Amino acid sequence: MRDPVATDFQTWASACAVRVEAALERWLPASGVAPARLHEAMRYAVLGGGKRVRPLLVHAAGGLTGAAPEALDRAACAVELIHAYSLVHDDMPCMDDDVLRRGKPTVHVVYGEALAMLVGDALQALAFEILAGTIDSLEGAVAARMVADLARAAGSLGMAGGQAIDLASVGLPLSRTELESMHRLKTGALLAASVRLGARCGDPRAFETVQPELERFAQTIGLAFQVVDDVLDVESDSVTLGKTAGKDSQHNKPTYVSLMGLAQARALALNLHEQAHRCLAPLGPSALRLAGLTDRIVHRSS
Ligand code: GRG
Repeated sequence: MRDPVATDFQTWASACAVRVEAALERWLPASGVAPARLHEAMRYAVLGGGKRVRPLLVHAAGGLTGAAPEALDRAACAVELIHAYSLVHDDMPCMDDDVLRRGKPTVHVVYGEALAMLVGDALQALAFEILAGTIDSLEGAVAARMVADLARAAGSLGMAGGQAIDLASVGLPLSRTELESMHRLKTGALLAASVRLGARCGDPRAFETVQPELERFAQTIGLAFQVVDDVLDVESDSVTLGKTAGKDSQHNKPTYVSLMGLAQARALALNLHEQAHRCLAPLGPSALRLAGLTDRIVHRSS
């Protein structure tokens, strides 16, 4: 017999992804609007691809604090736009120099490097414009706090800082602690912000109550996401991943697999999976969607 909780999660996740896609479609300027080529490239970078893990985390975390879907849509789109911008810039020749992303040629391959840089810049600005719009449905102080949360997660003490450490670490044998702190910034900060932002969209008192467990969960799931990413880079292929497989070892990048080997990296992912579920246990049934996402993140194939 099919597991009703898992079925319910799949139904919710699919509906949520459709909702997020529609909101992104609405908020991205139409490709006919001048400057048309920039808007076309922004839409190419964002629409119709990706697993939408971060927006799903936003919506799932909102379930813990009774958040309204409209505010969640803004937070969900904002984190996805920051993520999309980071992928566009990361793929450029001055960084990871990749030609395949989300199963199609990267933005700079199709539109050129200068426009790809502007796509990233414009997506980042649009993310903050959309998030600041929560001022219409949430208390001003909460909306401002959310903007600050996202800025911190994206900036030099978050994702951009992690990327800088990553670029400086090529060919260096990082310790496990060093690897972990790099990934906490590069990948973990935005995933953690997704969870925090979603929960902030609801009742502020409920947010205070769930915050300690939620923060621990966010840190754990961020790390799990990265360990699985490292494993998939070795185990999977470019068609399944929608991006070039085997890049980490090709570029001599320190990863969990290079540090501890494939079997131990897999075991670590399972261990973090368990830890994440333990963080959610005290939060009760309202955390079921976060639990479903935990399973999806750890057991994903791309
Ligand atoms: C350029 C400031 C700047 C930062 C780039 C996120 C990032 C930092 C680089 C991407 C390189 C990379 C492979 C990171 C590892 C984890 C990661 C973020 C994978 C891509 O995220 P997914 O799997 O992608 O959620 P989709 O396409 O499904 O959204």
